[in-house]
Amino acid sequence: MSSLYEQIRADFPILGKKVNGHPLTYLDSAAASLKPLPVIEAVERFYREMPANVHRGVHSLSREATAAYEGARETVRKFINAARIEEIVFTSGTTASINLAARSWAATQLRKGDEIVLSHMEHHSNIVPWKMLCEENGFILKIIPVTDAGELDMEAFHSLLGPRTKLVAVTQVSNALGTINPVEEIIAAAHAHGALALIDAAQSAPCMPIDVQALDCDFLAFSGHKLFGPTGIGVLYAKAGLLEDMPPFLGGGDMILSVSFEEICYNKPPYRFEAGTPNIAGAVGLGRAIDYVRAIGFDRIQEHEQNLLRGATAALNSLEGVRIIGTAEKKAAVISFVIDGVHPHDIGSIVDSCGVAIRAGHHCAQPLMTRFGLPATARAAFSIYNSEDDIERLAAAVHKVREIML
Ligand code: C6P
Repeated sequence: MSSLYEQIRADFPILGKKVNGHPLTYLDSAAASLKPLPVIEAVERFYREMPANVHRGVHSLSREATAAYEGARETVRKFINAARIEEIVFTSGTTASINLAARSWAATQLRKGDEIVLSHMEHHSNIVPWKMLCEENGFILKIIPVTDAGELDMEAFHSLLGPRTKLVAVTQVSNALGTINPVEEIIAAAHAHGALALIDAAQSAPCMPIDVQALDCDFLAFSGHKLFGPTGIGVLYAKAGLLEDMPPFLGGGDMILSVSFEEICYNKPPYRFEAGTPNIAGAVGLGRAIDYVRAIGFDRIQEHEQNLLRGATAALNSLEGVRIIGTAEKKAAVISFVIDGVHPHDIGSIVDSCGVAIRAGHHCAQPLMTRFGLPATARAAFSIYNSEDDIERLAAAVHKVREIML
């Protein structure tokens, strides 16, 4: 395990940085992962060698850029085992992907009184777009409750499904609790009721293999920047048949076949949903990030991160006054915690003074915080470049918080 850490650590130049006089201990990978050299170099190479637009020019540079962009799409297709390249829409991130599904599919397919099932642990990106649609169109939200351990109440989930259920949209891994949800069961149950299933894979894509055909999900969304790739690039996977029938969400260049003032003929998917100049460098960087992850392999990634999860859970549990929020049986390496009598922002600031980067806040999951009766938590999220040393530094920094604040 430690050899994996050492090899990988060398790929992340930022880890050489000192923060407040301490070596950087980066435990905020659920917000944004660090970037390895191969990704940084792929983005730089794009701008250095082929900084042209795609799908437009007949000149060589544009053809090279187009090949790199479409090559990245194929890399994404393989990564999630989509059947067809047309099923991969590049977006600016998970948020944009979910909004696209909401505006282009749900807004046009659902009728007043139809129901959308979400869970109580969703990120705002998988709540707000649906809530907006409900307010505009009279759709109804149904919410899967979360248990005290931070797991979905599956009995309650099944009882929420009915003849008006048209969509179930849930996260595969909770960004605030780390819970890994049984999405296979959720997707199958949605289909059994004639509903579609959308999976928010923002947190799962970096830490577990995803096979959209095996899952049989209808939509799946993720972001590049949590997957060791650039910011501003993400993916919406949708089954080809769905995309064929979906109208465009944004209008502009590249999403049309012909335009006149009388009539517009739209392009086929995925281009119909990629209006304007896309984030070409971002897509190229994401493709390289996926190659990087695949070269390490999810077996090794999961073993490493699960060891870190166990070690960090034990270390935090051994500190007096520290309470972990989210104790699901199946968790990714994300640990939310509170210290009684200390605001999470103070925890975040004091550990930062020790060079330890964690996130403190509501994690864009305010309904979940309310469910646990908390305004916020501190969150340590581990990734492939973390080690047992980082757990020790976190524990020492949290100990210091107690010394200063209590
Ligand atoms: N969560 C976190 O610190 P974007 O911002 O579009 O790349 O991803 C949104 C998003 C959607 N779903 C889940 C489960 C997420 O975790 C996130 C992003 C970050 O937890 C930033 S709030």
